[in-house]
Amino acid sequence: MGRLVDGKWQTEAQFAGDDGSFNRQETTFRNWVTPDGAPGPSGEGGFPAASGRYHLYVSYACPWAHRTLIFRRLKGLEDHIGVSVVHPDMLDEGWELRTDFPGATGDRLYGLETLKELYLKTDPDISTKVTVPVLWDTERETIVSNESAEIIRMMNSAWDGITGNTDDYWPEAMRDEIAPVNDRIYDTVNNGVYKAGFATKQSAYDTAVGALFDSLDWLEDRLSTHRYLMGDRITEADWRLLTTLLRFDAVYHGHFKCNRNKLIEFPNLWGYTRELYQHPGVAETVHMDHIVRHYHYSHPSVNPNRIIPIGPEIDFDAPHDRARLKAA
Ligand SMILES: N[C@@H](CCC(=O)N[C@@H](CS)C(=O)NCC(=O)O)C(=O)O
Repeated sequence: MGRLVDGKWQTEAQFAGDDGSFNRQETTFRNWVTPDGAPGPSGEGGFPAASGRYHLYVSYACPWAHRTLIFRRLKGLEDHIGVSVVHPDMLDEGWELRTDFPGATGDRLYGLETLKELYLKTDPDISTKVTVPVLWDTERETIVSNESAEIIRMMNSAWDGITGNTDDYWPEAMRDEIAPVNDRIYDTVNNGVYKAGFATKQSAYDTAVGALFDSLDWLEDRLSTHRYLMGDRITEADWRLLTTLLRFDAVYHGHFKCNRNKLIEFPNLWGYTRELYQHPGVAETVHMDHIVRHYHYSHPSVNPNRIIPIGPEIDFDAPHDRARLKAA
């Protein structure tokens, strides 16, 4: 764990601030790929959609990176955007592009050994966290974006003219309704599990874990009448939630102490998770071996002896009964 400061790598011992609470850093690169290269909502222009020009650096373990892999698959972008997969162990050098773990591809573009070298390629004096996912432009040799919420919105539509895939997970007419649902889920669930897991004071843990399970209770109730978060149509809100739910019982319940309940104890959330997992193409984006290894091996303040637990076995392929809510 570390960060680049003026181009120099500095390691950090712990994840929480003085009040014992975990604060996720602001994202550094916020440009957008657009159909014609016009600027997006933030950053600068000059990143037109193209086949083969952009490359994703991901970790299979990371829930934020996982969103981008799901969108790449759902939007038919696999032949147009290449991927390099980091090693699951995130140690003193940060994310590494080693290949000694099944599925870790190494750097398919430049043969770099660590992800921080890619960030340094954009600017040798950069100050930034070194996070995945990264959407890289092979032409300008710079990072377009390292903000997953924005990368999935680019993927949702920017390449449609190239792929012919117009499936829309962020429909214009629903954006105002989706925003508050995303906000609550981001703060208390996606990031909430990290706030609970990295807390170094009881009060910070209590606050985070309380808000997390309040939100899971709210979601359980909502999904008793809604097949998907926004009703009868799958939206980005569902894919954003899914990547946390898939990791819940294997890592957040134990490693991050989110153990008031397991996911499998919430009938609607669990059925919903299975349905989305079984959606064509999604299962292939899920790599439990990277997930279990990464979390238990990479957080010395949480699991200093790096013992990898035995279970649990989770049957995401078990039948679900979500179709009963079709007309909700
Ligand atoms: N806002 C970013 C967050 C990404 C993020 O925090 N990724 C984690 C992995 S799950 C990471 O790379 N952490 C490395 C670090 O913090 O040094 C996004 O959603 O894309």
